[in-house]
Amino acid sequence: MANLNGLQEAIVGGKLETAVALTNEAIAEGCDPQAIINDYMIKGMEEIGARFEAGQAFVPNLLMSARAMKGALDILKPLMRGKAAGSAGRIVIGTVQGDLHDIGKNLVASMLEGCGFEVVNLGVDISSERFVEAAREHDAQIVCMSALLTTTMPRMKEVIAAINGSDLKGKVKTMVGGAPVNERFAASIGADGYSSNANNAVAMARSLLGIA
Ligand code: B1M
Repeated sequence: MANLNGLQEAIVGGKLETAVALTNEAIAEGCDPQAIINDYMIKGMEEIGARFEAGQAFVPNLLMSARAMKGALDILKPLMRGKAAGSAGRIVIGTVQGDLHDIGKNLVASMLEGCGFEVVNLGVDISSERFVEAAREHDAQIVCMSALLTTTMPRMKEVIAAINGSDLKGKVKTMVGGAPVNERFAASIGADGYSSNANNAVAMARSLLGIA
C-alpha cells in the first residue's frame, strides 16, 4: 500500500530521495496526483512552516523541504490534467517583487497549463514593470500574481495600478493568490479575481474569460 504518510514526513524532513521514491510508488499504485498533493504534500509544507514559526525549524529546513516538495511535484505535474479544450487563453504569472516563494505559484501555473491555458511563468521577484511588459509582449488576457509574505502583498496593488495606468487598462484581468492573501484583500486592491488554491485558480480564470 502507498505510504503517503511517509511521503508527508519526507517533505517535512526534507528527504528528497525518499519523497521521490514514495511518490513514484504512489503513482504506480494508481493514487490520484491531486489528492497526493493536497492531502499529503501541502500538509507537509504547512507542518514545516508551523515548526519554523514555533522556532523548531530554521531556513535551511525550509529549503530542504522545498527541495523535496519540488522533486515530488516534478513527477506529479505532468499527470495533472484537467478538461482541456484547445487554448483556453493566455496567462502571465509570477511571484511579486521581494518574494522568492515559488512552489504554490508553479503549482497554479501547471494546473492552468494542464487545463488548456497558455502560461508564461515569469518566475519570482517580479516588478510591476515586468508584469506589464510581459502582459503586453505575450498579449495576455490575465495576469496572475502570487505572494507568500505579508510584507510583499502590497506589491500586488502596485502591479494592478501599473496595469491600470498603461494601455492595458480594461484589456487584462488580474488574479491574486498565496497563503496570506484572501478575498477581502483581493477586492480591496481592485483585483478581478482571487483563488485560494490551484484548482480554484482554473475555475476563476475560466470565469474571468467567460469560459463555461
Ligand atoms: Co518562507 N515563509 N520565508 N520560505 N515559507 C512562509 C511563507 C511563512 C508563512 C513561514 C512561517 O513563518 N510559518 C513566513 C511568512 C510570514 C509572513 O509573511 N507573515 C515565511 C518567512 C518569514 C520567510 C523568510 C522571511 C524567512 C527568513 O529568511 N527569515 C524568507 C523570505 C524570503 C523571500 O521571499 N524574500 C523565506 C524563505 C523561504 C524559503 C526560500 C526557504 C522557502 C521557499 C522555497 C521556494 O518557494 N522555492 C520557504 C518556504 C518553503 C516556506 C513555507 C514553509 C512553505 C511555502 C510553500 O511552498 N507552501 C511557508 C509556510 C507556509 O506556507 N505554511 C513559508 C506550499 C505551497 C503549495 O502552498 O505557496 O501557499 P502556497 O500556494 C498555494 C496557495 O497559496 C495558492 O495555490 C497554491 C496551491 O494550492 N496560490 C495561488 C499560491 N500562489 C497563487 C497565485 C494565484 C492563485 C493561487 O494566482 C491567481
